[in-house]
Amino acid sequence: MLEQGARARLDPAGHQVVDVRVDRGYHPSTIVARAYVPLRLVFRREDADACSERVVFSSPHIERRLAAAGPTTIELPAQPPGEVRFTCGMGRYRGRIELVAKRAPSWLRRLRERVSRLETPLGTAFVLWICSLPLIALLAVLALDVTAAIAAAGAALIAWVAGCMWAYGRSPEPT
Ligand SMILES: [Cu+2]
Repeated sequence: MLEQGARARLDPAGHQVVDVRVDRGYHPSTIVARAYVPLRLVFRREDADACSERVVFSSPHIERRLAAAGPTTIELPAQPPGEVRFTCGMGRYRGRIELVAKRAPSWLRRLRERVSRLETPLGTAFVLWICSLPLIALLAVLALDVTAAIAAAGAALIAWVAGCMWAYGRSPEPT
């Protein structure tokens, strides 16, 4: 019987949690959880089969006894994307955890991260401004007169400085 992968939930404290019922197998037997976040599994036995007594994880290698009554909590550390398998002692009950990364960051966030890796906001703004001068010069040649080109260059400098201050100020990652 195919079982839909169950998503681990985030509790109010930010822990990633999933409940697993043990009754002639693991329910759910496929769990989807976030990579790079610790995962707490709360097992509850509902059968007295020898297979429900013990659970073994593939990564990291953890082996635990499950309480006959009441919950048994097992904490898995934060791990990269991939698959973690868990089985009973002899491999008859089987479950798997799919650890998936959050979706890729937006281009805006990536740009901000890249910019924030450079030295200082003003230094970065200056470098970017220098890089944009040929474009402004090209615009001056094509469409504008010299005064307008100087104004455009001034506006570009202000825009770069403002943009870099924003990128540095808002970046959550330490540089
Ligand atoms: Cu077994």
